[in-house]
Amino acid sequence: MLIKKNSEVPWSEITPRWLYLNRRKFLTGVFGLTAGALAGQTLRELAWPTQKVQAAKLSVAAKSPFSTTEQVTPYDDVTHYNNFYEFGTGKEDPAMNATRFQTSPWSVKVSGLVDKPRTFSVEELQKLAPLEERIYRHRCVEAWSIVVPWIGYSFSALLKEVSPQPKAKFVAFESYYSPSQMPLGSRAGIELPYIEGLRLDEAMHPLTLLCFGMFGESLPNQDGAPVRMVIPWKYGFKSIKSLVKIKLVEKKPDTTWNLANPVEYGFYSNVNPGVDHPRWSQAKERRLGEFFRRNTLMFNGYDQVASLYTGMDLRKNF
Ligand SMILES: Nc1nc2c(c(=O)[nH]1)N[C@H]1C(S)=C(S)[C@@H](COP(=O)(O)O)O[C@H]1N2
Ligand SMILES: [Mo]
Repeated sequence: MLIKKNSEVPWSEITPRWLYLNRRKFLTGVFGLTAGALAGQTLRELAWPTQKVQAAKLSVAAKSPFSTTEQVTPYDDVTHYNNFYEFGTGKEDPAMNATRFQTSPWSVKVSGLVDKPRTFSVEELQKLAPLEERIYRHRCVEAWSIVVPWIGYSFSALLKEVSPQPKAKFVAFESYYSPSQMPLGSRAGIELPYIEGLRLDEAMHPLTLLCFGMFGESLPNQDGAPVRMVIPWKYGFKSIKSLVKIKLVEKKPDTTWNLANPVEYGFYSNVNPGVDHPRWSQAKERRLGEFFRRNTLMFNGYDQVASLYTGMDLRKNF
């Protein structure tokens, strides 16, 4: 995400992926040759000392028919090229700065226009429905993309548990925020806590995932531990991390990036190659680790959501 108005291109283009990857290979090589043997650590651990902190195995009941068969992006890329502004605005910042993030105990409060408001511990939440592995394409508004084997279940299972009232039309989400745990948050350039929202029918769509893990394990801190949303047909910033509050409401809720820059970031933010960002094209994307850019697909290829938007002008409702 970008805030500076004078910048003309997204971050992914400022630092091309191949440069970024080469720099990492270089780091791995240098550290590996010099200090590697000393500590008896692997090359990887030296280059990326933060990886695989606190990961716990998550057993998955089923593979999902929603999964893409496209090649999964390497774990190291998914966990070291992140947007999580609470832990810094650089792509490598969250992996470095979220290592000591306290994610236990953790609870999620569900309130608002529901018959059965409730605060769930994350352990309770995890048991509400069988966990599935869902391999989704994930497309950032900055025109890079990844393919991730998420673990979770359809968010609709949680909604059913709390019984939304007929007046409920939207779902508002809020991330955890603690200035002491997230000192860089004050310099993020966005208002925190991070907030997001969906229309109720979007939230009810089976593709909308309440997510607890990836790559067979609990979520790494930098990817939104211990629980986040994943909405695969929308730009990545809709997929709010480290969720603590869910509220069913009647009116369209405020959302962080729309508040920060309403001209550039709308409420819907459906992936749409035909509607450019004011400062760059959305027609193509760079899949992390790939050299050539690929075409971006309408709804990120999730055509099954198209009926949610019939009759809507997606240029106005960007
Ligand atoms: N709380 C919070 N959630 C967030 C963000 C953030 O800065 N804070 N960044 C968003 C953006 S812009 C993207 S692209 C995705 C990135 O998810 P990933 O790092 O797991 O790939 O998280 C989204 N969720
Ligand atoms: Mo993003």
